[in-house]
Amino acid sequence: MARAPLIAIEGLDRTGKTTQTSKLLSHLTSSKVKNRLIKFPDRTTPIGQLINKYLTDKQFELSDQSAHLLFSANRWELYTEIINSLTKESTAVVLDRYVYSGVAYSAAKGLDFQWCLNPDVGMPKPDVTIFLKLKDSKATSKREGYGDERYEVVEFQDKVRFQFEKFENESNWHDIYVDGKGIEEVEREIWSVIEPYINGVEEDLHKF
Ligand code: DGP
Ligand code: NA
Ligand code: NA
Repeated sequence: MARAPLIAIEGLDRTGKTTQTSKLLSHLTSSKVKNRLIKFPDRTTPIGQLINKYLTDKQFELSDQSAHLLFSANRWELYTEIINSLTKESTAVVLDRYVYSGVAYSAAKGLDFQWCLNPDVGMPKPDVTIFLKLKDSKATSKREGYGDERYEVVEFQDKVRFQFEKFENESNWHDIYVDGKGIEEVEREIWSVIEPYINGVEEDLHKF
């Protein structure tokens, strides 16, 4: 039986993920596809509140490993909701960041890549992942508010990008360059990738 698709939008900080995610939700709604957004980290849960403090308060220290496990735990908090949406509720789930961010940001600090993936093993794998990509990571640092949060440092973002690129050979992965493009052009490119999935996917859920 067909189920609804799991769609992830990934990218470095301030590449327009949140804008493009909301555009994508509108396209799904106009196409009469039931849909919901889940944004990671979900800062509203108890674990999410701790993550928010970690991201916004540079005096609040956690070891890299424990921060990593909190981000993963935050995804597991939503596990049942994601599965139920896709299956029982036939609702497409759009993820604004997911496991790929989880691995890339922590591996960029020097933690072992496979160690970083391990706590998310068992989470559902997206049917399709859009990676909003920059040719020049300095371009985004000019955006308003850049640098407000812990990871918004150009040198660190370059390391994160290097880790994200390790996923580029995944079969569900689609790079979309955003440099020099308008919001609408990127929006159209995303929709052309997503549209083939909107009427549901036949397969069982894949897991990490
Ligand atoms: P956002 O709310 O999308 O701007 O994400 C907040 C910041 O947290 C951003 O710099 C990316 C980072 N981030 C998101 N997910 C994870 C994760 O699972 N692990 C780590 N270490 N960082 C993450
Ligand atoms: Na951010
Ligand atoms: Na964002």
